[in-house]
Amino acid sequence: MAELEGLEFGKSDFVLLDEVTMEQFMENLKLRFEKGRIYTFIGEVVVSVNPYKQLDIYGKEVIEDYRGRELYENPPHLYAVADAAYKAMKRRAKDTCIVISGESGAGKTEASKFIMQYIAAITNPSQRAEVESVKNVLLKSNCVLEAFGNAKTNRNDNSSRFGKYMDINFNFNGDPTGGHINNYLLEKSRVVQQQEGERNFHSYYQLLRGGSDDLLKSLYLQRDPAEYAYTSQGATVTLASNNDSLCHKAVLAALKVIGFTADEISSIYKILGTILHLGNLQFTSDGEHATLDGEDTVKHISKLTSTEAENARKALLYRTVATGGGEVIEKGHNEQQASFGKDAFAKALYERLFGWIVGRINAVIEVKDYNPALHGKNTVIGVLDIYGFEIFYNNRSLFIELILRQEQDEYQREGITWQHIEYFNNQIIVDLVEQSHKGIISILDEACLTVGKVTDTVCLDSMNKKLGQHPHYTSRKLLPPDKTMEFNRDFRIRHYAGDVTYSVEGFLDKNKDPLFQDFKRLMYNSSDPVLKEMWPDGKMSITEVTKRPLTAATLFKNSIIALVDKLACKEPYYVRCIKPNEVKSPLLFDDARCQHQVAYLGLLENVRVRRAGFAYRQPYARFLQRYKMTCEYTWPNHLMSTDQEAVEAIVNQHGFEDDVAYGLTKLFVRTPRTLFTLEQERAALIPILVLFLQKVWRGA
Ligand code: AOV
Ligand code: MG
Repeated sequence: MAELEGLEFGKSDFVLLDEVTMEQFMENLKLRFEKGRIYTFIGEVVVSVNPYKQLDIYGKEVIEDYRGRELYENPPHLYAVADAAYKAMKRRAKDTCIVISGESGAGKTEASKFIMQYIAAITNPSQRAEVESVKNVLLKSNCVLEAFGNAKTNRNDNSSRFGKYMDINFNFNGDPTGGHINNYLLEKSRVVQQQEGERNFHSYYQLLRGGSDDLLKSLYLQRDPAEYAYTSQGATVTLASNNDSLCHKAVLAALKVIGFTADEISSIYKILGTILHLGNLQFTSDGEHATLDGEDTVKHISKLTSTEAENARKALLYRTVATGGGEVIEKGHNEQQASFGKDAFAKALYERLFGWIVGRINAVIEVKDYNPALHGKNTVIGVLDIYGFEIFYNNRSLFIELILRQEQDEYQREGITWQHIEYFNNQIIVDLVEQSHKGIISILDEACLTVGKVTDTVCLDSMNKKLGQHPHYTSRKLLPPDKTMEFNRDFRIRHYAGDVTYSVEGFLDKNKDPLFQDFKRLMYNSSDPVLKEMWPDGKMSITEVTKRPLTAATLFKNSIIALVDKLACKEPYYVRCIKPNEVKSPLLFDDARCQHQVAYLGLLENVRVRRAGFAYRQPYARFLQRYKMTCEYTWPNHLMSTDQEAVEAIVNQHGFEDDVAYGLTKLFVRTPRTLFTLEQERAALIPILVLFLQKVWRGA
């Protein structure tokens, strides 16, 4: 078993702080980071600080140390949470989930991978082939999802540009039988536009730098990303941490392992190629209408999409519209519309490709032929890598709420009196954003329905009018509070954690789906079955589609509601990630930046909630087994009628009466100090016992 840490590494649980103040919290966090202890508990929550260097704490031996152990028996680690979630699932047949949050670059995705590796390592001891293959696909899917969903940003060289929630299903043995991935809000604008210093999604650079000569030739592509508008606006660099060419091979191998066919893989690359060619299309104008420069590019596009060149050309230059009288006419684009349309097409191609890949992986790992009568209850561990989740929800309030609910449930089950804790109710903000007719999303939706006339400014005016009285809403137009907001553009929501300023600039465009039906029809009529499958809505005629689809904000809101429902019925475990500095340095702990995150993540409240109640619980039998050696009445065996009485004897002998409560099946311990004392005594006794036993064996 791993050694418990000495005090020189600070307190391994924030619950142990002498006082719950920001100063003490930060002091402990910093000390531990500087000593290379990146993980610290708050009860069952793990706080993690990105080390920005490889640490030797994820090996096989470490996994063995954590396997099947209780939380405080080892130093804080992701593995401890993963094991707790796994144990709860296995022992109590509970669905659990691990929620990982923190800002960009804080280490969420890395944490989610370590957790999955841990679960893979501790399951299927008998190496059954079908379980191994499920595990393999689950692990390999990360590599594919990162290639298509991650990109270099200025904050993180491998930033996830989509939200990921992955369910892993287990049979009654506790072995993985399958899984399901939900993806949220892929940042599709990156496909056509990147900021200075940022790249498009990794997949493009991997293809260009790692694809074989034959492959590139078949896609009519040059090797250099600088040749393409869509891959060269920000940065084209190869990343030190992410060798594009090697990654291409790894992704290709992963696709094959997962079960993508050669034709499917070829279609994926054709779509990437199509997008790169689209980006290089130039339109000019004959005065009124757009015309195309570079017929060759159009030919390449039509080849790669298996469509007629003439149809592709038409979709790029015209749109079909239904007139008021029910007549269908073709209308030529002007230069701006054509260019706008092609970008929308490129974004949609990529978004659908990504969605299709996720769906294809899901089809492989979906649990098939599971018969609960035969195989026992099928349980789930969900892992949420939370990008995007924080856009609409200030999820920290949700986090505190869920933790409180979980505590309350457990206390009630065990018959322990619950002491009510006041906490902030986030409902008022959720309403501000979501309420029908007068929430921000509704106002946006409404504005989008009146296309043409509504500008961002008009939209802001409408929000000001409807929300001006709301205590958590303001904008500079209503009340100039300071110079950090712009007059025509910005509004501010007063979240619990602090004020957040949002800009309406581009809000409307982002919220609309401006993809012309002509592109959808073009794709639906492709003779490439994969492409056709991605565009079922291309079947509709223009008169059918005039009814407006749901806007992006509404769709996102709906998917988040579904996600919250999914999480709410599971027992949650949390990893809270902190980014120590802005420069990816393993040495620098930027106090102000870290303190901001601690406040934003609500970690102090978390410590308070935990301290207000009982920080640790343990089934009586388990407690007894572990600590019976520390009490004369229980060692080696006790003569009491129940385990609970024996546990009482241990508690009384140590004088811990005031620190515990007795539940129906579990002992509740208020402060971890009690457990640490018992652990230390136990550790001191073990060598003596070993000596004693050796003597007994030798017959001395
Ligand atoms: P994120 O998922 O939280 O950001 P990542 O998990 O991608 O952040 O971490 C960013 C980088 O920090 C990684 O690429 C590693 O270089 C480093 N890193 C993080 N955790 C560890 C660790 N435990 N050990 C070593 N290095 C680590 V974002 O997806 O941008 O929100 O959107
Ligand atoms: Mg990430």
